[in-house]
Amino acid sequence: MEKKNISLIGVPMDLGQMRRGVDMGPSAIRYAGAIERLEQLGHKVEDLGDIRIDQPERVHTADTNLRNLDAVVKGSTELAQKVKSVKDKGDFPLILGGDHSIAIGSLAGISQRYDNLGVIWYDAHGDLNTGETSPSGNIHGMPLAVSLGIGHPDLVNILDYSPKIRPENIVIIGARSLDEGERELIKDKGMRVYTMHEVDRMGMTRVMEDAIDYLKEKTDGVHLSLDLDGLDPSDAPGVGTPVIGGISYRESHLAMEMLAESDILTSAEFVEVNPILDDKNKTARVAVALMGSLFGEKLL
Ligand code: 6HN
Ligand code: MN
Ligand code: MN
Ligand code: MN
Repeated sequence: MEKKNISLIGVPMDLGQMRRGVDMGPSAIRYAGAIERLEQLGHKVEDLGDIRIDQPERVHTADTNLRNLDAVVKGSTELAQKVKSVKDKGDFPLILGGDHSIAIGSLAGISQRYDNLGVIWYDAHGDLNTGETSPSGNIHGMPLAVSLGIGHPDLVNILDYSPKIRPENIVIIGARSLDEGERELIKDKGMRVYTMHEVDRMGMTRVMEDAIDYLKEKTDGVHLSLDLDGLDPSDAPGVGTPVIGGISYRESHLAMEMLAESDILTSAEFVEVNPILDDKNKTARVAVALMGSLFGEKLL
């Protein structure tokens, strides 16, 4: 893989859900050695520090059931601008979460540079809810819908354009918990989803070959949005919404290696690492190990 100029952006966002601690994700991932790992592989890494995130709102905006809407919009906008400036320089944005609502800002900033951005959504969940379909009101369950232009106008219109991505350019991997409205949206829009059934049945090798071939042909750039809860909780316990029966560490490792070989990625984010719920920073260390594979690490 060619050596990259990687710009690291931390997003200590915990307003897209209700569990404390996920705002410490970026620190935990840095502490687990992310920068050193990438530099050892010969990449140039610039740490741009953290985006400023407001305190939780005590009162929700009156016209919506979306928790902390205004503060999420503000943080997402700031992130989108920062990501866009990294892209304008031609560098590779590597974004550390924070809860998955940050993908709203990441995709807003990245997608402006592409006519046809592809997205790999590695997650136990679809994150395709809207205010109407959400069982929780938590915005971290909505970023993929928002990026499709579906959801609250304040979220959908960040950086004043919408939609950010097309449904046929999305590949979801690892899904095993979908809400009713999310299932309908997937069927309606014809999104490509490799649920755990397909991962079991086809094996990760075929899933990734398929996904990479598909995106390579259709898109002019690919963003990886990796929610650590895509992995099984036995391998990644430090997440706010764990779901048993997930992708193993080994399978994830392989998936990252195959992405590295294909060299199709143009940006990436690692989200939902919550050190308070973790076991001795294991989940952050898993995230860093996966980053190593994603950026070209090999044993021999
Ligand atoms: N995540 N589907 C559930 C909800 O509340 O909308 C869970 C979402 C989890 C979101 O893990 O990024
Ligand atoms: Mn906080
Ligand atoms: Mn997610
Ligand atoms: Mn998830």
